[in-house]
Order: sequence, then C-alpha cells, then structure tokens
Amino acid sequence: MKDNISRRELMRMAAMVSLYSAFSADDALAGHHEETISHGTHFGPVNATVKNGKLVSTTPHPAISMDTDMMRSLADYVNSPNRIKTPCVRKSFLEGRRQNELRGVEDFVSVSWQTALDLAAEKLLEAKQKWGNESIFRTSFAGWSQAGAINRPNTLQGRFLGLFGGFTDTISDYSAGASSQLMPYILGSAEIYSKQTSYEMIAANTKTIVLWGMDPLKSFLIDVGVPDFSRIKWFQRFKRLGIKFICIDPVYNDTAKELGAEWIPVRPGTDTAMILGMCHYLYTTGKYSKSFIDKYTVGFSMFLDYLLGKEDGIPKNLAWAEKICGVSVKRLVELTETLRSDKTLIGSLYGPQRIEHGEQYHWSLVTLASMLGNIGKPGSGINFGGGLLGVAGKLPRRLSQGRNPARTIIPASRMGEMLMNPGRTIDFNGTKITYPDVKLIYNMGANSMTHHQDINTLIAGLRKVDTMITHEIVWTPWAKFSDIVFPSTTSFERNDIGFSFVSNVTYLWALRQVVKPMYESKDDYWILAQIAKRLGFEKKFTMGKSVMEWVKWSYEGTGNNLPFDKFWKVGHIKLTQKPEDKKYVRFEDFIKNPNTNPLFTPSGKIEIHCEKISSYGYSDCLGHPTWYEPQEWLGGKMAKKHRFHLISIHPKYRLHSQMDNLPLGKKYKVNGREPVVINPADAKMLGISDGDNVEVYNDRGAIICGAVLSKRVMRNVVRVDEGAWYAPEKPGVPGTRCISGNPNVLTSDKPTSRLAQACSAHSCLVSLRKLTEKVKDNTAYDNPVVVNSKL
Ligand SMILES: Nc1nc2c(c(=O)[nH]1)N[C@H]1C(S)=C(S)[C@@H](COP(=O)(O)OP(=O)(O)OC[C@H]3O[C@@H](n4cnc5c(=O)[nH]c(N)nc54)[C@H](O)[C@@H]3O)O[C@H]1N2
Ligand SMILES: Nc1nc2c(c(=O)[nH]1)N[C@H]1C(S)=C(S)[C@@H](COP(=O)(O)OP(=O)(O)OC[C@H]3O[C@@H](n4cnc5c(=O)[nH]c(N)nc54)[C@H](O)[C@@H]3O)O[C@H]1N2
Ligand SMILES: [Mo]
Repeated sequence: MKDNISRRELMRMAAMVSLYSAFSADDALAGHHEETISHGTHFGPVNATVKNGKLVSTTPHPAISMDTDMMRSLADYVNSPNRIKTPCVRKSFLEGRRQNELRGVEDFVSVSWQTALDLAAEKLLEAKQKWGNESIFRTSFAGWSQAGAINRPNTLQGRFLGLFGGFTDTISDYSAGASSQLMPYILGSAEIYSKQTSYEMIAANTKTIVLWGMDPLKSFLIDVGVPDFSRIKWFQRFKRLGIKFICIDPVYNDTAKELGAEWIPVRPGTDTAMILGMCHYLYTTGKYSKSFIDKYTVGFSMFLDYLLGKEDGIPKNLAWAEKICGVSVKRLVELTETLRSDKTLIGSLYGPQRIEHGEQYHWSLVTLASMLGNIGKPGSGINFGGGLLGVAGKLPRRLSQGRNPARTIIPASRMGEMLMNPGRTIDFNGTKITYPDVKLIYNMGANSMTHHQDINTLIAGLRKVDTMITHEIVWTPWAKFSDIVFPSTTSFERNDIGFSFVSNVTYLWALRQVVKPMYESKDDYWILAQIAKRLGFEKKFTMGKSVMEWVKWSYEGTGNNLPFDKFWKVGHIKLTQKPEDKKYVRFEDFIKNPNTNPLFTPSGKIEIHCEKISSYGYSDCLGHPTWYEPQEWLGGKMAKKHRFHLISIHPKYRLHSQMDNLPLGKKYKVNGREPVVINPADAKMLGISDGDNVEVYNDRGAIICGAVLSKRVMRNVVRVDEGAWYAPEKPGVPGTRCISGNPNVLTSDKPTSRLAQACSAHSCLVSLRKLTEKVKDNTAYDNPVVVNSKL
C-alpha cells in the first residue's frame, strides 16, 4: 500500500483538490446558476442538476441508456424531510439514566457535534475497559449503504473499531448465506463472486433459460457498485433473439412477466424435493450422464442410496416430489426433458436458499446439473448469481479495513439470537462459536430494524444492550431506536470513486460532490476520525489523508493512463472488455481436463457426497443433498394453524429499506402501507378485496398491509416485500403490530442449519384477516420529536 506520500505530492494534491471542488459544487452552491454534475449510485450513474445550491433532479447518465424510477428519485432521497439534521442523543441516555425500554418512544435532544462525539468516545472507552472489545458489535455485515470505494461505511467502521482494539464482527450475509458456506465444498467456490459464462456465449448457444428463483430484471436494477445495466439489456436481448424462458417460482415475477416466461409455480421451500424427484427420474430411466458422473464427481453411489430409498425406505421419485412441491409428475417429466438439452441453461439467484435447510437447494441443483452432464458447456449448465462477467482492467483500490484484534465473529443473521443468548455456543461450518455479551452496538450503513428476522425478538435483545450508536442519513426505525445518532452525508454531498464491475463493459465513475452537506451532516470518515482523535488514534485511522486524497489513491490503483485530474473532469471512463471474457464458459477448463484444472473442493471434483461435511456429524446437514421437512411449510402440521406461506422477497422500487420513505412509494403502497399480494381465490375465501387493510399474523407478531389481489402469486402464498420501515402501533409495547407492513416482524430467525447458520426468512407461515375497524395511519415516516439543547 502506497500510504506515505511526499510533502511535495501532498501540496500538489491540496492544490488539485481545491480545483476539483471548485469544478464540482462550489459555483452551484453559491446559488448563482444552474449546473449539471455527474454522479454515481447503487441505482445507476446520473446527471444531477443543481439550482441555487439545491439538488433539483437526477436524470440517467447519457453513457447508459437506461431510465429507472429509482434513478429519478435521487433528488427526493437527498432532500428527504426525514434527513437527520443535527447530532442527537436520546433524552434519558443523555441524562445518564439509559432506560432502554424507552428506545423508539421518547424524544431526542439535539446536541453539538462536540457533545455527541465526546459522548460516543466515552461510551466506547467504557465498553472496552469494563467488558473488553468483543462487547462492541458492528451490525453492518456487507452492508448496502452506498457505492463508493472510499466512503463505504462498513469498511470505515471496521477500520475504526479494529484500531480501537477490535470488535465482534460478522461473517457471511443474509443474501447467499446458505449457499456461500456450502458451495466451496461442492463446486470449489461460493459462485456468487465467480466469473460466469459470458452473455455472448449464452446468446449464441442457449435456446431456453430457466429462471429458478431468479428475477434479474428487478434484481439487476441495482448493483453493489454503480450499475451499467448491461445485464438487464442482455436479458431483454435474449427475448428478442427468441430464447424461451421458464420461471420456477411461487411468484410469477417481473422478469417472467416482461419476458413472457412459462410459469411452473412451486410451493415455497420445496425445490429440493422437486429436484430430487427429477434426479430419481433421470437415474431410473437411464437418462442421466453416467460418463459425467464417473469422470467429474465423487460420492454419487452414496447419494444414490438415499435417492432410491435404501436408507429410509422412501424412494425420492416423481410421485413423492409432486406431493411435496405441488408440481405434477407430468410437468416434472417435461421439465427434465427440456433440461436434458445442452441448449438449456439453469439460472438461479438466492431466494430459494433463504429457507430452513437452504443449503440443500444449491447442493441438489448441482447434483441434477451433474446428472444432466451439461456443466461446462457454452449454452447450458448452471449459472448462479447472474454472474460477474469479467473485470476489464484493474479495479480502484478500496480502503483497507485492517485487522480485527478481537477476532470474535458471528454469522451475520445470528444477531438477535446472539443478543438474547450471551455465552451460548453454536456450531458453524465445522467450528464452534460462543456468543459474546454485547454492550455496545455500532451501526453504519445497515438498517437492521428492517433487514433482520423476527423483529420482536431483536427488540427484546436490544433492550439488553447498554449503548446504540448510529450514523444515518435519515430517521430510519433503527436510528429512532438508537441512543447516539450522527447525521451522515449522502454520497451526493462528498467525493468518491465507484465502478460498474458486475457487467460486460466496466466503467470507472467519478462520484463527484454535487451539493454541500445538508443541515449539519458530516461524512462518516470525518465523524470516525473525530472520535478516533478523542481516543488517540486519529493519525492511524486517516494516515494523514483527506477523503479526496484517498480518492486519488484509489484511482491510481487502476493503473489507468488518463491522469486523475482529467478523469475527475470527464467524470467516467469506459474500459474495453477483454476479448477472452466474451468467450468465457464457466467450468470449461475443468471439463476439458479435470486433473490439470481441478476444482478447489477437497477431492478436486464436484462433491455429490462430501466427506468433509459428513465428518462434522450435523444431523441437519448430512454428507449428501437431502430433503428435510421444514417446520414451516404448506405441507406441514403448522399449516393447519397458519394456512398461508409468506415470502418476503426483494422490492422493485427500493433497495431494501432505502427509498421506502420517498414519494416513489405512491406507486405501490396501499393506504400508505406495504402491499400484501394475495391470490384472488384466496382473497375471496377470506372476504378480502383490493385495497383493504389486512392483518397478517403468526405466533411471532402481526403487521398491517394493504391488499393487492393478483394471480401472480400461487394459491396459499402471500407476498410482502422486505424493506418497509418498521412502525410500532404502540411504541414501546412488546409485540405490538407493525402498521407499516414490515414482514420481518413475522419471519423466523431460525438458522438454515449448523453448517451455514444462515437466514431462513422465506420459511414462514402466516394467517390473514381483513380489518374492518379503523387503523392508525402509518407512522413509519414521522420523525421523532427532537428538542433543542444548549449542550
Ligand atoms: N430492485 C432491487 N434489486 C435488488 C435488491 C433490492 O432490494 N431491490 N436487493 C439486492 C440484494 S441484497 C440481493 S441479495 C440480490 C438477490 O436477491 P434474491 O434473493 O435473488 O431476490 P428475490 O427477488 O428476493 O428472490 C429471487 C426470486 O426467488 C423467488 N423465491 C423465493 N422463495 C422461493 C422458493 O422457495 N423457491 C423458488 N423456486 N423461488 C423462490 C422469489 O419469488 C423471487 O422471484 O438482489 C439485489 N437486487
Ligand atoms: N425477510 C427478508 N429479510 C431480508 C431479506 C429478504 O429477502 N427477506 N434480504 C436480506 C438481504 S439479501 C440483505 S442484503 C439485507 C439488506 O439489509 P441492509 O443492508 O441493512 O439494507 P438497506 O435498507 O439497504 O440499509 C442500508 C442503510 O444504510 C444507510 N446508508 C446509505 N448510505 C449511507 C452512508 O453513506 N452512510 C451511512 N452512515 N449510512 C448510509 C441507508 O440510509 C440505510 O438505512 O436484508 C436482508 N433481509
Ligand atoms: Mo443481499
């Protein structure tokens, strides 16, 4: 790392920085004229128009021919009435009484930066000295936050807390928590971050694409970096090329609708049984590829004992599968025959693995694909995650998080369980983890009050925590539950560098400051540096660099010939795709020669039976793909009590909770609440009409949603998208209903298994009831009362 720069260079950079800020925001901010400045976000690159110092609109960047509602909502996002204006401290906390039960209930006091920073430093020091660094927990796993390489809140936070002596960290995520732990044993990599078969090869070779729990035209509207939307355009092109689509999903999702896919509705959480039935069919009809299994896989015979029922007397045949997954034997045969073609590609994202025993979905799908023998061929096989498609050139450097001396780590989705059970030891992927006793939670760039499962348990767990420090842009439910709240800038109020890296053509984007920081907000970098100063390690944290100096350092890591100042002026660079990436076929090397190009699995081959996993002795994750009956599913006992299966999938018009509070909500909210999508036949039975207020409830809680009737969800399945800001009907009362419609009040925080300990949000049964009585208006977007203080 080139962190020590010469004094001369520093001076040169200082001169340059002032030049750039003059270019970007200053003129417009002075209020003299209108200006357009390009910028980049998770929602896309945009041209931002600034008038009289105010961001008035954002339009799609001309380099990218794509227009989305979210891109057009960014001025609303920056100017939101929910912006946190000043540093705030919860009243009782400020007065030294804590009274955790008043979180989310009582007023905040607006304090000076000095007071808030001093208080945060004091509480951090107290936690460290009294209970040790592992009592400090950071919530922001991968953390969505924003798209820049430097101002990434979770990296900054890890860097800060690491230098402070460490913290309890998280491993894995809510996204692909089950598959990312399992897949390295089976295919040698987690797959989500691996380069996948190029879209060019798919276009040239594929006739049918199976969207197995995958909604790319929605999910690729955003990106972990700055999207260039090439993946969306490829899917649209596939349709024009005449490629057929099959959607295997409890929901006829947006992609299926737009691409005119054939729909195979599957009961939620039962894909594994469906796939095992198809494997059984292939084996018993002799239609499987024995040569592929012999040459490229290990452990097939042990799996076969299970598949044929030699162990438990139950052959996992198509009739068995039909009973579980609800897809007819006839349809399953047709589907398997379609899959046998080397012109059929199976694509899957993460929805189907966010269930109890979610690991089994990916494992059984890899087994099916192996039996089909099409892995490694250009037009077929499997494509998990929609693909990283090759990186054109070197990426910008990212700020390093550094080391975490405390070394305590929990799987991300175990947060609530950890808070409720300090000292409990759990199994995790061949290791043991003991939960620490968390006293301080530091949150930046995540909104756990919407993203975590079983919110009522989470709230109970939070009551045991002494201090909650949060950096936020807006008054999210989590911010409202915090003790010390720092107002953060949005990316529009600071400089950064971003890139489109999950794409065919990679761009570098100058994320230029567009407006001055709103109200008293500050950059996360500055806030942490100020606390570090109080704790004696500011220099180690900043290495003497300003944000702009880090941005330049980041750019220089790309090795691009264009000087930084030119790049900053132009605003973006388009990089040329490497010709070999256009021809890339996932696993082609391995298939050509498995001995010289082995997979990174224990055996070097595809592990249909995995000795290593088997050696852990987990009854909930054996050595081969297995169907486990979930606790919550439509075929189980619990479905007699709660007859509907809730799936809480990702929203089209938000990035999780981001933008939930904006006028964009008018497009889809019903009575100001999150919609619950119900099949018309079910709604009729329940006496529910479009637009009714509906209570969705189970033994974990209740939420109120607005009804939308649609045949695009299966019978007995209801859909409530995740991300609505939590709003308690009676603040402070345990178990009170959420009047905003946040489905995580209802979901279970049960782990997938002892292997991955991942999120199983989609295994969730509920009941529905039409509400005839008047219901309180949604309060999710009301700001808390903030009283002024002289402090
Ligand atoms: N617009 C938008 N895009 C996003 C996000 C967002 O919030 N908004 N979030 C981003 C994030 S964090 C992630 S992790 C990614 C990927 O996120 P994913 O988890 O892949 O996205 P989902 O749409 O929730 O799920 C994909 C599909 O799986 C289906 N599904 C759910 N349960 C089952 C099941 O049991 N069986 C089958 N066969 N299908 C099932 C859903 O109905 C949906 O159509 O998306 C990213 N993209
Ligand atoms: N039921 C159910 N639950 C789920 C899922 C599901 O499918 N179903 N999906 C899960 C998945 S895959 C994921 S990835 C998680 C997502 O969970 P999160 O990553 O927590 O989701 P976001 O709502 O994007 O939260 C990001 C927060 O960061 C804030 N922020 C943005 N930029 C900045 C910044 O520069 N500085 C600071 N300080 N803050 C910033 C935003 O205002 C927002 O509150 O949710 C999970 N939860
Ligand atoms: Mo995710």
